Amino acid sequence: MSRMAASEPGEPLLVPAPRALRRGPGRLVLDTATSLDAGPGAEGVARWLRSALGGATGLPLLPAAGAGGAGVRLTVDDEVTAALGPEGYRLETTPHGATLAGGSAAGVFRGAQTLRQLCGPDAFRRAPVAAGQRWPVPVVRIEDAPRFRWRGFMLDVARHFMPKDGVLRYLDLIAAHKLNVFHFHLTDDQGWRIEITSRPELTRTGAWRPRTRVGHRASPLWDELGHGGRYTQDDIREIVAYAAERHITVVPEIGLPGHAQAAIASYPWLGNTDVVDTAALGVWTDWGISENVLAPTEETLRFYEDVLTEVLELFPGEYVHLGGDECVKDQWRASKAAQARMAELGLRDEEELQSWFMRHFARWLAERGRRMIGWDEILEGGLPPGAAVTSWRGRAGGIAAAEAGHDVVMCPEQHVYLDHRQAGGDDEPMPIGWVRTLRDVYRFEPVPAALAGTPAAGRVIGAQANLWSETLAVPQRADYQAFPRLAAFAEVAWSPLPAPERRDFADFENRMRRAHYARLDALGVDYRPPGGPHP
Ligand code: TNX
Repeated sequence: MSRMAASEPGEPLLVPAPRALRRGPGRLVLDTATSLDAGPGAEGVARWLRSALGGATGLPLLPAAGAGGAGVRLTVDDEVTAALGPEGYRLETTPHGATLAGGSAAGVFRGAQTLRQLCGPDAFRRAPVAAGQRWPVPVVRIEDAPRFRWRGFMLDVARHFMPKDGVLRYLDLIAAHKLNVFHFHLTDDQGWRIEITSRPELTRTGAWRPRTRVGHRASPLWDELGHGGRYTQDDIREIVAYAAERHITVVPEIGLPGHAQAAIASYPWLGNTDVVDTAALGVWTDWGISENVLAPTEETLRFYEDVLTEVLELFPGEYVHLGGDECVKDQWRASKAAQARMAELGLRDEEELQSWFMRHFARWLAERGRRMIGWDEILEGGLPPGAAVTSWRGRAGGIAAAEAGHDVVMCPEQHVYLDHRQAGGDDEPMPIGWVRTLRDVYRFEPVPAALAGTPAAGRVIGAQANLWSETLAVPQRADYQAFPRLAAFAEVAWSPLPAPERRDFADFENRMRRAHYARLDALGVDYRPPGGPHP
């Protein structure tokens, strides 16, 4: 993790590893005379690069006019699109300059992240730390493209709120790892985080929970002042725009019909009022799965249509995540009103009722040109047509959905649940769940052998790592859980790795130790140090 000498370019120890890399003799030196130019379509990436690299290096990186030094040139190139797809890129550095051609602006952006890694760890700072104005870069020829088109990171801001600046920072961190989907878990039993102007109680009431003792298995936490927070619609617009500049799509999650206690606490008539006193509920202060579930009324449907109408205005992406997981059905069984409603709708059991909710909103979204995605429980009672699945209880749900012709994002808790502890031992500060080591994440294979070679394999559109926040009461906890494992996940989702048993974990660790931890240091990431919490 030592600082690179100012005059020697580092080895190109890239994370995630590129598809192909050739090292050449010599080096390129970026200095005050270095120009930066962009062809049509690449101007936005040039702005980003000028600000990211300019901040770290203090170099002006202006367009070429009159500049005599080496030049960096960014272009969007149809030939690259044809050969490597929209997110692919070719990056060539010579002693005279760098050319970066992407299959689209997104490809140029992914390549710009590679160029930044080639500049050494201090290129990840926000202001220069050294007086040196010369930034050596190795001479390389790189051809690169992602393995999957959905490379996701899910952040749960419902259990513990993450203030807006922290979210923007996470967008930078995932962009640095070439991820392109930010799954924003905005609602749950313990909090509703997105302002909905037509339903103001959702954040007036639903965004706050009282001071209470909350516990999770062996790890009791005390929220001393109560807990809460919400994003205004302008905050959301800012987050979505910031993500778009980084070629990241934000997928909002509005969970239903379970995991909805914060909504029911805000508007008690959303709940099963004949079996629970929903007016006395409050936002949930415990972890686990609340029994409180939405009542299957027309009013509930209209309410969520109103919510989703505002959500669609804020999030332009194709997918909207509607949860669907861990829906406890006891209240529906006990409620006369729910049973009468089931009879009226001709539904045989509560699973069909859950599916009725999901189908309604899948159709509603489809009519508006969007697609529903949900957790693999939406398979129960029948998958809505066109719906995509995030498969979290292992890969079985994902396999079944892919075989039925649905798009699937694999995020099995056995490999990529970043809230789970990353080692055994008493001093690991996050005792939730099971041990998922860095190596476990590196050995995650999104396409199960059962699908390999079948057309259904193509239905696995990608992979995602999920960071649930029951134990993440302070932002440093999020960093500790997410890193370094998110770097291993990024390589799984981006790089063309062989089958898990043939993956070269030692090579990955080598790149981490010799380069990537230093980049994370420069970014101010409070990762779990190699070797444990007390290195
Ligand atoms: C399961 S994954 C959940 C979350 C919890 C998580 C804790 C999923 C769809 N549901 O509600 O936060 O486990 O690891």
